[in-house]
Amino acid sequence: MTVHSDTDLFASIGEKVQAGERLSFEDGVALLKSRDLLGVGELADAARRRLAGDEVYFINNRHINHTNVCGNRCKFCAFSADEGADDAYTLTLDEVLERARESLTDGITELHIVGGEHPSLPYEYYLEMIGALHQLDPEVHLQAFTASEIAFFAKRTKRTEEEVLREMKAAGLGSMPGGGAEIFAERVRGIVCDKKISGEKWLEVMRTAHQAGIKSNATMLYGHVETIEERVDHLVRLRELQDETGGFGSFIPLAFHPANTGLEDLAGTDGIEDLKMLAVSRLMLDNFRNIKAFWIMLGVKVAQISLHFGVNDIDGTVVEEKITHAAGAETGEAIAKAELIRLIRDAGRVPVERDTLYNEIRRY
Ligand code: V47
Repeated sequence: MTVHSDTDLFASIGEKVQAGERLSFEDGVALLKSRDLLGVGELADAARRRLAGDEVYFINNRHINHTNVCGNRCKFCAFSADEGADDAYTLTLDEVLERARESLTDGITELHIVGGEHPSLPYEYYLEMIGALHQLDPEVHLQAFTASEIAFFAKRTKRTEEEVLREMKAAGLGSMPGGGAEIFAERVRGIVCDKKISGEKWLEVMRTAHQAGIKSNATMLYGHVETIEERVDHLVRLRELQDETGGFGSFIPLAFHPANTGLEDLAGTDGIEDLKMLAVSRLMLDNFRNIKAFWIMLGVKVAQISLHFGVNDIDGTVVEEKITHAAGAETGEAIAKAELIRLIRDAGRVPVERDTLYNEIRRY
């Protein structure tokens, strides 16, 4: 694309952004294909200011990955293992509770729980886990189980997703994380996660959750075998569901890490691609208030810079992270709250500690 046509592109898209007008599929593709990172970033920064203001959110949370045993064995995943394999693990409920207890003393407000789709763990394990964690501290928000895991529980128990979700909610489930979305396009799923639920099904489970009063996040795993058009299609489908339910709290683009995966010959993403993806997410998802940079996957420095490329949330303290680290992430697994506050301040923005549902806990 020549500099001249990028100028035209930015003028027309810039007018739409200023007017708060929705961008088209074609706009999204053109922005992602543009080589003018700063031009795209400036538009995203303007959209961020209008939609989300100058506050940047973070959360004091802990991730728990209860098992890595998974029947899906997605090609992009270095975390999962077969049942009985040397590297397979499953935490007992006591071990899960112990991890939660450790973090309660650090003032966490959220537990973020995702795991493999274990072929033989009984459904009661998951239900009891939620019930016991909720009893341990009813104030701590439980953000647990992706749409893919919920569909898996429903299939195993021969019940509807709605029944499973209502039961989980009654036991203490607060909201759902955004994982398992990958790329919705069937072509891509056929290559990278052929055993996982379809993109349609992922959206359907989220629709059901939102209708049952359970909010969720949304993600997209990018930087593997998908095309630019398939990324934009993913964003447009999320935008449509958000129009319908308003149930998504945030969107998190997840940068693919190839090490130890079935796709390890791929190069992975670079900083320019990551920033452009975040910026275009902000521009296309005009009905998502919060665009989150997951510092674990992006690296702390790129996550900080992304605050000038449309991002208004930098995730959390995390404490323990297995999925990206199995795939070669070089970041630490934990970051101190003081460090998150400093990163946000140094980017010239206002640090706000939030709870899972974006209520303000404290402004710094
Ligand atoms: O669904 C798996 C992705 C997801 C790799 O909701 C990988 O706030 C990169 O969804 N390289 C799980 N990504 C994590 C997730 C998440 C993370 C942080 C915050 C939230 C939220 C959700 O991780 C999986 C998959 O898409 N993933 N393997 C990999 N090699």
